[in-house]
Amino acid sequence: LTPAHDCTTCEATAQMIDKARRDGVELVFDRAATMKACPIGADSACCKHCSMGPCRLNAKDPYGKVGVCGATIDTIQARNFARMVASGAAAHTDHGMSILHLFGEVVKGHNKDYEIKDTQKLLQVAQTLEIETDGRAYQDIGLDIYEELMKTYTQVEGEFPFAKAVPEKTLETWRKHNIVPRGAMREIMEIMHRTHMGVDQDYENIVNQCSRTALSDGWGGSMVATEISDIMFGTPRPVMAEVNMGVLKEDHVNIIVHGHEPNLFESIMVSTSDATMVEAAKAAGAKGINLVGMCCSGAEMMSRHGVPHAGNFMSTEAVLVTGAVDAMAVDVQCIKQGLGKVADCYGTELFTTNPRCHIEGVKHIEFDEDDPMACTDEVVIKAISRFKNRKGDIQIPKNKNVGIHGFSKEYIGYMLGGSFRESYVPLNENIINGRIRGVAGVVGCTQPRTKQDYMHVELVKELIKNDVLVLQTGCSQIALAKAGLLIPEAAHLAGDGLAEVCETVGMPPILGLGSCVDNSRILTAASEMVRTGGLGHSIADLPAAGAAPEWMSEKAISIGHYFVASGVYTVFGTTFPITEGTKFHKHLFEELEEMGLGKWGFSNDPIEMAHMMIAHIDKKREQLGINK
Ligand code: NFS
Ligand code: SF4
Repeated sequence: LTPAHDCTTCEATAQMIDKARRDGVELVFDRAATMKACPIGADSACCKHCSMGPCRLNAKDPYGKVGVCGATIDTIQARNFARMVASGAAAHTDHGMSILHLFGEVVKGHNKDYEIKDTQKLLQVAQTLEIETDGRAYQDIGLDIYEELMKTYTQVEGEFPFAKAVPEKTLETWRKHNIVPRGAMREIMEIMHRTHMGVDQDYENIVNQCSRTALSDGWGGSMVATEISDIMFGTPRPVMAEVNMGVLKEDHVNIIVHGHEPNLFESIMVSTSDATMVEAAKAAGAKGINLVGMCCSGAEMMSRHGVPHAGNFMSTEAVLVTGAVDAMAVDVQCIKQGLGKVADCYGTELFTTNPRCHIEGVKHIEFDEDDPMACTDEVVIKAISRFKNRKGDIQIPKNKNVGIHGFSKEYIGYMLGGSFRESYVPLNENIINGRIRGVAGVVGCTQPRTKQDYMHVELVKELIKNDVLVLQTGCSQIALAKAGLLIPEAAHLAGDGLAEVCETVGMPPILGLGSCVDNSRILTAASEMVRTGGLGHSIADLPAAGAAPEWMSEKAISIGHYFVASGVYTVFGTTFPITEGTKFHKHLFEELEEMGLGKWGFSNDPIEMAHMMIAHIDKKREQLGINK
């Protein structure tokens, strides 16, 4: 077995790995060690799209062989990649569609449990979509927004609604290559068709449809999820929040919500603060109820409300090993099936809540938006009775860090531009004068094939040291929060220029924007930078880059590709599903940039990764004539 401290840099998780091993409980880290990755699959050199195969090509001699149907290595890799994009995009767009559906019920007056909370955001979204706002009731504006944004999913011809949010020149490039999304459902359907046996067998043409589909995620499904969640639950503003397993409290009923959709979490917040529930918890001998998040909905609730966060994707099983988690409620995405067994071992009540995500052997309490408390109250009641009957030893790691979260495209504008009117002028000026060298998005998962959090933390430290302002989301943001770096004082690790800006404004050099769907905030911030002027005319002109150093999910591939298609150089680490030296590789890693889009990059070393991104930023500065 790999020593715990080689599995992770997270001290709390390492402690729990050791405890699990003592307790005879297997976690994801140990399963990864016994499950060697298939080398052919890792290079994406196999195809099982029909029963004449599965066909395996040789990554060492990629053009030495073709599949039974004659498919080349480039076709096979492009099709595999396309299906990852389709699945990742489907996850984000289905999430966005659920939130939009709920919004529709609210503005139609059918659902009274949720409301329009942020009217300013409502007006702003209406404006982007060119919906009339003058003298109209919020409800009516909301109804128009709902109907317009539904096209993000259902439209079959024409340009999708948020094309209106895209900088002119970026949109022109998309039009030129015919990759402006129509509607997400159509794009995903078309990818599945085109990657069927015997359809699209030209990797460049397949990658075009990848771009179109990924864009329908980033500027479509994900953006809808973020914007509508902001309208219903409030646009985040900076808030202090505690992160890591030390947020669990031995003398409280501990409830963890882990997943991706904010509606479940918003409701359980109401349930856990209900006076009768708190009384019941006290009657059971607890001091109170402690609600904690994990993964992306956790990151979202932390950003909006300062709800404590227990850790990222690699820690979801490990946290149960504390024995202190009385209930865990999950909804969709990144929910390991392995949670079931670990929860059983430690007596945690584990519940699935979403009709899309059941787990064999795990109790399902369906969350119904029309009666949200029915589900969340039951979870709380089950947690209280588990608290009363806690057995076995409880061991909570003491690790806990306080940081600032909850930045948004809007808040970045207020923070730098003054509190009355959002303005990106000061940000652009500081980039032009060189105090800030450029902007990087560092996002994505953690995973067991690399030391948890290590690459995120080292990469981000190297970037800020070189005056690159870092924007974060998802599990990556949690990694840096656990490292204690989401604080203004982290400016002392930044280069002189960036440190000066941070100290003047009182902001951290690393800004946490929330969950993975909130990567759309990076797109809207980038668009604002382009519109503000002085930094070129398209997103591809910006001195910016992106990274997901420990990615694992298909969603990450969709995100990576929508950043690339939007014009951003995007570097992944740990592994990349591709055979090097192929035409497909060259297309993703070089030719897309020549088409006016961004491009992919790969590195397994965080310092090298940082310098690849910095070199790109410098190249863009050079082209803009601001590299002095
Ligand atoms: Ni993003 Fe969030 Fe985390 Fe990766 Fe999973 S929780 S949507 S996919 S693992 S960052
Ligand atoms: Fe093999 Fe072609 Fe069938 Fe794929 S589609 S399994 S390459 S025969």
